[in-house]
Amino acid sequence: MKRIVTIQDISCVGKCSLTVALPIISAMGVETSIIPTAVLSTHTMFNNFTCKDLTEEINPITEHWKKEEIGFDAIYTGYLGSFEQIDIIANLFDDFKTPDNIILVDPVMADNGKLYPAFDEAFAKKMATLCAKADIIVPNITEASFMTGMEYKEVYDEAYIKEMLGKLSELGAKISVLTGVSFKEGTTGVMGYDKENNEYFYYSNERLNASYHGTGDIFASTCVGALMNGLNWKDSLKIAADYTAECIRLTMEDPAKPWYGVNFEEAMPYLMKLINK
Ligand code: PXL
Repeated sequence: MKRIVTIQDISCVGKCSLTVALPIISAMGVETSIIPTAVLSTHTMFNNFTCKDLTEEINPITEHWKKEEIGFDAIYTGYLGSFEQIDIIANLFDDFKTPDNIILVDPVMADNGKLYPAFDEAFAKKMATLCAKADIIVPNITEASFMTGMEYKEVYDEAYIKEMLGKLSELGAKISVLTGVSFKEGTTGVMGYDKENNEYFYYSNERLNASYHGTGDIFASTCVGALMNGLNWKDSLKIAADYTAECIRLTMEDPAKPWYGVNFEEAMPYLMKLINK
């Protein structure tokens, strides 16, 4: 069985970060180890959330793992809390990278043209240095605009997205993916660029008229799970996009839906079909 480690916060309530990565990647038949970077009462879209930083635990955890000779088939990072955490995780990449494993960085920090409350532009530039060490990065257009310095646009064409993918790939990752890309009204999707093979891939679904928190984490987690199931990057993006869309569809149908996340649990049987489990 493949084993990955995912490094992000625990938002105790909020259907994001580790509380979605763990169930999704595990359900895809992949052992899911974690490093919790902080414990929050909820994600940061709630008011008055509590937060306990766990940065000082990261090195002792990885030192123990090194002694135990524990390795990983993938390393996946999501929401991170500080410059110091990024430095520590960059070193962790150096220690745990092998010729065969995959590093996926989801530079979670912004959406809809704005940074999340905890972050500023300097943090986005710092996150770009972590993206430089990844094999695959999966920012949304807002995150990519902060990391590349390109203007954020809500109305754009394919040339803008391709230029952004070009600038992202200059950061260093082999495969750069932009999420939330739409070229036609009523659709939304993802576009990826494999710089070694100079190859683009676009995949879209019907755009559902709702926007929910946590969908980026669901997308990234599903990508990691699909890659660990032996799918290539393009099929992995497709499965992740389809599952995320189904999560949103089921959530829209649910009159009792929570405001803070999606019904990803209900869409799990669909995900199992997608990966033939
Ligand atoms: O879903 C991304 C995410 C993860 N973790 C925390 C967040 C957010 C988004 O707001 O606040 C703590």
